[in-house]
Formats: sequence, structure tokens, C-alpha cells
Amino acid sequence: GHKALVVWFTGLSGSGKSTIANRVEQALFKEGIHTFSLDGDNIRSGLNKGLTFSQEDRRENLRRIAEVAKLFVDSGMVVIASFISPLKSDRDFLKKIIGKDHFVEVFVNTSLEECEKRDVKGLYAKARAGEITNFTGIDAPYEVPAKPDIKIETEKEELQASVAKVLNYLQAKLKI
Ligand code: GGZ
Repeated sequence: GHKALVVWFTGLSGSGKSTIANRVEQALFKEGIHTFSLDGDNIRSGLNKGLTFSQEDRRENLRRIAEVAKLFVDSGMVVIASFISPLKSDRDFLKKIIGKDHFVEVFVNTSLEECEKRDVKGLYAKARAGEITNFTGIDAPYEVPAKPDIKIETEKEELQASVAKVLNYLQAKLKI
């Protein structure tokens, strides 16, 4: 069997975390690896319903996700998690909960400028207009990871290349 672990994608809203995560999951599925994805869509609408984007609530959001991810890891799954996770202290905390040997940090390094240009959901425009506050990159911080396990450059590489970077790293780690 393979090693259970959490592949944690961090980056700005609209950086491409989910897109890359979904492609990685598809590829792992083809290899017969059991995966489970956690992201804003299935967590903030359910388990973490009611949590805001204040620093405290983000921390609680991420803490609960890490605890859930740990349960999945205990059950032998590869967990793919995509959350902004903007603060270094929170990411360190996640790593501690999950266990460093089971935690792979993937930094999706898309610039604020590019994310704002894409503005797929129109959230950056709303944040600029003051209709949304505490928006990461606008009026809330994003601390760039200093030593991620994998760094993805969506403005310089094709999606396929980004996905391959993650898969190559996991191949060694999962022994597939
Ligand atoms: C950041 C926000 C905010 C604010 C709503 N700040 O691009 P999306 O829409 O689909 O992904 C973003 C998502 C971020 O939730 P996370 O749970 O990943 O954040 S954190 O790790 O910081 O807890 C965005 C949407 O929620 N969204 N308001 N103010 N993103």
C-alpha cells in the first residue's frame, strides 16, 4: 500500500489551487490511490458554516480542517486540501496537527496582480469596492511560504507542468 498523507495547497483566491488539486486527484485516482478532497466548497458550507474571514475564524476553519484531514490520513487516504491558509503560524499549526511526515505543502505562487486580473468570481472587484472586507491580498495579509515542498508558478508554466511537479514529488513520497 501507499503512504497516507495530506497534500496542502496554499495560495491566494483565484491562484489556481483547486484546478491543480483536481487534476492531481484525477491522476492519483488513475493510479488506484484513494484520495479525498477538502476545499472551501465542501467545508465552509457545512462543517465550518458560520465562520467568517477574521483572523480568528480562519484559524479555527483551518484547525478543524486539519483535524478532519488527520482522521482521513489515519484511515489510509491521500487528502488533497485547498485553502488560502494565509498565515505562516497557521500553516505551522496545521503541520503540527497532521504530523510533518504526512504533510506536503504546495505553494501556488500566482501574483495578486494576476489573480485580480483573472477575478473569476468577481470577488476582488467587490473587495476593492469595499463590499467585502478582510479579503486576502486586499485588506488581509497573505504570508508567502518560505520553504514549501513544492512551488507552482502558474504564470510561467502550463497547467500540465504544474500537475506533473506535484505528481513527481508524490511519486517518490508515496512509492508508487
Ligand atoms: C478570502 C474569501 C473571502 C475573504 C470569501 N477572503 O476563490 P474562492 O472564494 O472560491 O476561495 C476563497 C475562499 C477562501 O476560503 P478559505 O477557507 O480557503 O480561506 S482561509 O484558508 O483563509 O480560511 C474565496 C472565498 O472563500 N472568500 N470571502 N474575505 N477569501
